[in-house]
Amino acid sequence: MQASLAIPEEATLASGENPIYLGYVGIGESRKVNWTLTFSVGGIFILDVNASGIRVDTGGYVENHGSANVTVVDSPPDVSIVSPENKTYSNSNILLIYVVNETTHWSGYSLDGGANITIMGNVTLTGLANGAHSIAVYANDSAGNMGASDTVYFTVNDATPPIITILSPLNETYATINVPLIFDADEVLSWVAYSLDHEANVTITGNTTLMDLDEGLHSIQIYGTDMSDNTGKSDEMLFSFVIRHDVSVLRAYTSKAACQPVETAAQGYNCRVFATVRNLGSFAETFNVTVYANDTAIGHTLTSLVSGENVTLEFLWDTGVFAKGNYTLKAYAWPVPEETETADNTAYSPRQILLTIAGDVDGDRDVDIFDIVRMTSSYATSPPSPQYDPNCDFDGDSDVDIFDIVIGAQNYADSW
Ligand SMILES: [Ca+2]
Ligand SMILES: [Ca+2]
Ligand SMILES: [Ca+2]
Ligand SMILES: [Ca+2]
Repeated sequence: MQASLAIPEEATLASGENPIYLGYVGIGESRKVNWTLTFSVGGIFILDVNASGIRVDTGGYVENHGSANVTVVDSPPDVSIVSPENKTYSNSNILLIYVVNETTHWSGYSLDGGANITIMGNVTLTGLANGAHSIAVYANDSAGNMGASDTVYFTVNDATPPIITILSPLNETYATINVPLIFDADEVLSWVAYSLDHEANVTITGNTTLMDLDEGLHSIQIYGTDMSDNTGKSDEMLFSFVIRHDVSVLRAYTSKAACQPVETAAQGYNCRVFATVRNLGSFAETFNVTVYANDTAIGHTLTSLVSGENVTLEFLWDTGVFAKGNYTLKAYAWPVPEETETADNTAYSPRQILLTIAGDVDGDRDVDIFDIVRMTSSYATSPPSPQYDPNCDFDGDSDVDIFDIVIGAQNYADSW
């Protein structure tokens, strides 16, 4: 006798033996056959079993079948919390680590019975007050079934001072009349202060600026108290302040900066180029900035900045007289009188840009169907739309519109 099973689309046979050959079955004898079915969704399924074989006495073919409805329940996710554990923690920052037995559509936690806070995975719980706490994690599967972990009870008795890190100033020489004081702490602080050159603490509410510094070497240290009255301090940072003239270029880039696989510009049209410049010196300065494509100047402007100020300048590169090929953009801030630090007056674009025929979006030197597909999916977009593809903005006016499509499509099937 042989038997076969009709398998629903959403189910898979785990035993892998389908059909199963039973061999000789005597008259009046019954046999039980087991399959293991795994369902990926819930619902009501019809299972149909066919048996067929040859009668030994007559040699005739016989066949029979039976069916049954099976209701499959899609159970909610099984959620369990690994951390925190049921114990006392000496730090107010506690890792929430949990595991779920299936793919989840949503997960969140409830701390001390409060409203659910959505999370994408394990997180650090910060700023927990001293005392008793409870936490539970919830997760939904794609069918909307919500599973809940057991509630974990734990206690915080924070005896750990905060870890404070100074991010600015660094161990460097500064010339700007205002030096940013920027710090980071690993937990919520109830009080913060800084001590400049070992003088009395100055209470602050957050990041601030240091002003009216004397020329020479300085030290800075930050003190902070957490919500449980533990006070910590940063390492002492040494830095110098000098009075001087100093301008710089921080960055040079094009409007295509994020494009893959390469930045492309359409020959014969404008491409937007940017330069971020900064006055690192102690005086207000007015200075010239020139942008080059390889070694050819493509734009020039005069800008004025006070001490510590920066600005991003925009240039239009008219590519009409440039040959097709790769270009590196360079921005140069012409030194101001008495400026000695000139190494930082030049910045280069991080990638080259390919000047190619209009319509070659992907920079493989042709206009083919792949370029047209990219134009189509970016059509009628402008920043900040994620569909806006700057490589498709052939005329460089910050949109992909019908003019761009016409410019690109007229070169269809061209290459170089
Ligand atoms: Ca602490
Ligand atoms: Ca400089
Ligand atoms: Ca192409
Ligand atoms: Ca455009």
